[in-house]
Amino acid sequence: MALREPGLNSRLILSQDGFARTGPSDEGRMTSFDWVAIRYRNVIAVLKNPFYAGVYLYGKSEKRSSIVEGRARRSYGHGKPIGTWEVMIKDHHEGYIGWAEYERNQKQLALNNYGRAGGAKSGRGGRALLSGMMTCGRCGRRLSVAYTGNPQSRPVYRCDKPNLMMGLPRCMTFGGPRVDAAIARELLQAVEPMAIEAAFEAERMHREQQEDQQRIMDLEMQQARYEASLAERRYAACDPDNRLIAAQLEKNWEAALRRVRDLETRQPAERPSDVKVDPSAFTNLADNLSAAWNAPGVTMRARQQLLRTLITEIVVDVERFDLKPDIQFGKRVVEVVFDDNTELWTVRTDRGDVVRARFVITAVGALSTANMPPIKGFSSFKGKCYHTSQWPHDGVDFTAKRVGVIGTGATAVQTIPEIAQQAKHLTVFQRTPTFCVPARNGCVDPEVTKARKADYDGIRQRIKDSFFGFDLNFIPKSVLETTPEEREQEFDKMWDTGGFAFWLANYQDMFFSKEANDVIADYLKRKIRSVVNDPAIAEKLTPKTYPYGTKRQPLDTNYFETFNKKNVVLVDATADGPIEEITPNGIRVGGREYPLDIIVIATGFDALTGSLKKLGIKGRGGRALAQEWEDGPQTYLGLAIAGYPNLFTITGPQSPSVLSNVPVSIEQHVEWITECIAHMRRSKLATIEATPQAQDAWGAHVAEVVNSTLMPSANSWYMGANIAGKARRFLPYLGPEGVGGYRRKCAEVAEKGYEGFAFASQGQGGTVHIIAAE
Ligand code: NA7
Repeated sequence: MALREPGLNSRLILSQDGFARTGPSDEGRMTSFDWVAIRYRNVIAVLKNPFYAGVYLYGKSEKRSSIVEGRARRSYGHGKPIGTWEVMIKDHHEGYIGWAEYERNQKQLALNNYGRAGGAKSGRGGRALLSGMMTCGRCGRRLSVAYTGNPQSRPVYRCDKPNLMMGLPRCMTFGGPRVDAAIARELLQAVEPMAIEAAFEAERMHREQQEDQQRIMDLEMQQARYEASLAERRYAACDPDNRLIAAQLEKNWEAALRRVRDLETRQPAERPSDVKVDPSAFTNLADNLSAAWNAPGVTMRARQQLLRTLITEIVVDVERFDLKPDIQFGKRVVEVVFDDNTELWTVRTDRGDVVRARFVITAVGALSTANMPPIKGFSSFKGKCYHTSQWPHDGVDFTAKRVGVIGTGATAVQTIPEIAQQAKHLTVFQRTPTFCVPARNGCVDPEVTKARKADYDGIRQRIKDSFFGFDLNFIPKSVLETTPEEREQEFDKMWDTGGFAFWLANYQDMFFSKEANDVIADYLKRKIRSVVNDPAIAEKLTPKTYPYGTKRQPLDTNYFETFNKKNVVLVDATADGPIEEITPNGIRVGGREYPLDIIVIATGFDALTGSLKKLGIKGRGGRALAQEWEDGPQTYLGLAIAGYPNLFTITGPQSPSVLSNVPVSIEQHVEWITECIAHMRRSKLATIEATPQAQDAWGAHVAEVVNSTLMPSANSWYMGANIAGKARRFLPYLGPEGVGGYRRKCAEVAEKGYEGFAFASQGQGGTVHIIAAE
């Protein structure tokens, strides 16, 4: 993206200082003009019109003479080559642009204008911010815009050339909204430092224009008063007996007075010099550029115009990150098998593709295999069923519907208040009540944004070294050492802030001491009772069977308040009985059927191991991972598995994964794996494999650390307890020094020559990936 040099535009705008609309204010006598504020279309008119531009030319065509049948014959209108045209104003006024610049403008305007040379406007007018501004980095053609979706409103940018001319795939096609937003962000950032200056310049120009206008009006007024007094004197000097002349002079005098009056009424109430400019308003404008850009009244057209004023062109280069050829979409991996002879993995998909690779890196997500509760009768239900993890992209309309939600975990807590607002009736089927802390979603205080932006590097470093991957730290104190007033104040502070602070930045013994945990849990239980009107319902909603924080913290917006609504009913597994069956018309609990039109299944995931087991991974000697992990996952660092060479698991079980800010952990794994593979290439190593000893030691360490906490006492998905038949094992890693300590441990392993791993040097398979389709 190249910002246009300020020269062209500023000069054009300044040269418009004295631009007068040719509609005269004096009925065609052309002695005075209405002065108008400069507008975008004025600029465009100047750019497009050689007369205004000062290069108006004549002699574009010529007459020719020829002899026809012995007589001279003249013919007219023969076009002459451009270079031979006569320029009318040879010595340009300094405000005018030259011929070369005029031509450049024409070219740029044509290019900018909706992406077609020649300037044809796109049929739809266009909601694409960058239409006509981007060229393909590969073939140089201007990208076109297509609109997709229903209604057709989502812009897609694409390069059509190879497609149109050779029947080849397009150079590139990519969705518009994200690119538009990214460019707008860059643009605002780029102009931010100039915003105050630009605003002052605009104000100065406006003031000068006003002063000019005032000067003209003062002159007009002087002239009118002079003419009025002249007319008066002429009338006074006239012989009253000469009635005809006297009547005419009187008329003239009246007309002159009328003109004075008219001019007096046209005088602005305030003189330009009276208008005060508050510099802080301009500073504010610079700070709020993005707010101005996003203001509701700003049309896409206005944004496009601003962008085109500031940016010459954007060349799109997708080559660098063009991953498309390397990604196969819409395919499910069904088998990943290691071949001991070739030391290569063979990956098969449900479409019959076969890919061979030296390394396999799983990035299947820790929470991606939906947990369908084993409740009988789902298939008999006549209404609609939706699992929260497979939500329809265009939403679900709950209006006038009777809705049932199964589950009260983190997802349900956010879903329930939303559904309750729309549905006719909502029944919540709760198996275990939950502790909630307010999410406090909303606009971020601009001061906070500013401070964060100024501290990006600091924040990144702190979260890397932190306990949970957030910029949060425990209070280095036991809650039991505090006075009730002191801790209540701390709790209030965290509660008011919302988010994960209450969970991850509470007193340091919260996860270790049941007594300490009870004190903290008590605060949250009191909150439930203070919000829920009916004490019996509050009682059902209050967790009693597990310590606070040992299940994932749900963040809510009006979750408990929702149970005060008349259209919401809570069915609790302990008080009312567990779900017995899904019937054709609803859900039966304790022998009673709750009639429903829609069932929302918010029962979570087969966490951490579910998706890995489904890949059909077979390691050395055909050993199957799903079987080996029946009693729980066994890994080294949550990154690799003994017996499965060259297989890496991003955010795999026994790594901090879901017990951290997951992107931070993903990044750490990706960096570690990348460096490990680079090391193997450099050292010509064919395989890396965790040793069984290192794996056992890591498993023992993971268990030892977590057993010193309260985490195992909850029936949580961290423990695999939400899935019937799943081994009860703590699945992520809760290290004594958090994600920072884990990062250091991984780095140390690498520094010590990949301690705990065994390498084999180059085998028969070579070191190059083999990707083949059978
Ligand atoms: P969760 O947190 O696993 O919650 C699932 C809920 O569904 C929870 O209340 C479960 O009760 C309930 N559940 C699960 N199985 C059943 C059956 N068979 N019958 C009745 N109720 C059942 O999943 P979420 O989707 O809310 O959150 C998952 C994570 O995604 C979340 O923690 C974030 O990290 C993102 P239970 O508590 O097990 O008694």
